[in-house]
Amino acid sequence: MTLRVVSFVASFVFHSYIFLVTFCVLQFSVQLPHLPYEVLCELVPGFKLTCAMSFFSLIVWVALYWQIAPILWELASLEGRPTQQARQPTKKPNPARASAASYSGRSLSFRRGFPVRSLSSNSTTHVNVHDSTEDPNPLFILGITEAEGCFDIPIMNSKTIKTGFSIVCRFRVSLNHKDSCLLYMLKVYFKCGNIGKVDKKGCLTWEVKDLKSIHSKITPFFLRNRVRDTMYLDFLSFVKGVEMVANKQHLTAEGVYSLRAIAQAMNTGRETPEGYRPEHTVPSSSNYIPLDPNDNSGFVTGDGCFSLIVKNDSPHFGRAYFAIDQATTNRPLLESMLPLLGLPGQTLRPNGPDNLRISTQNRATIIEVILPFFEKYPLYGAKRIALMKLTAVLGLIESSIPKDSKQLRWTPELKAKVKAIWSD
Ligand SMILES: [Ca+2]
Repeated sequence: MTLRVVSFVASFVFHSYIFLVTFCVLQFSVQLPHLPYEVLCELVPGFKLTCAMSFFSLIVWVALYWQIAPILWELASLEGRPTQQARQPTKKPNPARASAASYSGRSLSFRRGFPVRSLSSNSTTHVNVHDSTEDPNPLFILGITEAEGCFDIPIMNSKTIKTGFSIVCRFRVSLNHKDSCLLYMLKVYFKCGNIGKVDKKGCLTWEVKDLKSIHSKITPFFLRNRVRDTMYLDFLSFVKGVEMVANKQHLTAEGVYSLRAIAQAMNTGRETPEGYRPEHTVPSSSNYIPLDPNDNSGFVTGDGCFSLIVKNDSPHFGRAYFAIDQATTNRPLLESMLPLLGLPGQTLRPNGPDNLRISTQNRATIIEVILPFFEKYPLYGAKRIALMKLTAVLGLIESSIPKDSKQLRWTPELKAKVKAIWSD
């Protein structure tokens, strides 16, 4: 935001300067300085027009700049200039401190090259928030879609279309604005779609609505990489809708009627049969596709949660927590995740009437199972930063336990260190 304001002010000053120079040159060109504007307009041919044009171009430029600049910066960052921070070698030998020191800024936009201490293998690895030099794994993209994506067919009233309705097939992914880098990653990966503005809930949406991109990029991708559970039914309805729109059936009254029926029975309007599982997710089926760990990472990037208790007076200060929350309709997907994450003995816990939860707050499980999993199948964006902070905190806790007692004693200094890492 600061960069945006600074460059905006700089650009404004620059354009005002150009405007003034034009004004002065015109004055000196008739060798009659300090004349009133009305007199200049009469003396200098085209003076009024020149002033109006300069002012208009300034206004247009300011408007465009305010809209386009953030996109250009973020795209430029996606091209991958290593930041000052990434170029600096890590000086501190303590693994927890090294990890903690590697993220000193609050913005997570495209900082790259974090040294992260592996608690499991006792080695330091180099991980990236997002490396634009290589495409993300398609199954990671599948996982994000399963967590935060949506296929739908919005139908709007229209006065210009003969049937009275405008119908589009839309694919979108909504994420917290802190994860805007992931939406740009999707935009760059699919080479289509638009990212809107941050909404009231602080979310940003990348959406694809043009039929050509949907037909040539989106549906083929999800035919190759199939979503699971009830979302698969929504995808099948979506494909049917796309075919109808491609065949121009949406321009006939019968087509509108059929598409409306399809659209209303999708997503929240769907009545899913109890225990529904698509064939490709049933282990005994010949078409079975096992859940991929990268799919799991994509899903956790969207719907996972890493947290830490940092309330000074809490008896559980320093307790780490990992959870995935999901609607009960996605029970099979959560069940497939448990063994993949290395938590085969765990059961799904109800979280309210319509949600289920995978969770663990056991420090040893998080250190020995969860962290190594996401080290192998990396997360991106805000969840990655949270995971790295948790890694640093757990490293600090482990190194603070006296060897003889095995019991951690929380000193005010240690609490302050943990809070500093977590709130960074
Ligand atoms: Ca979700």
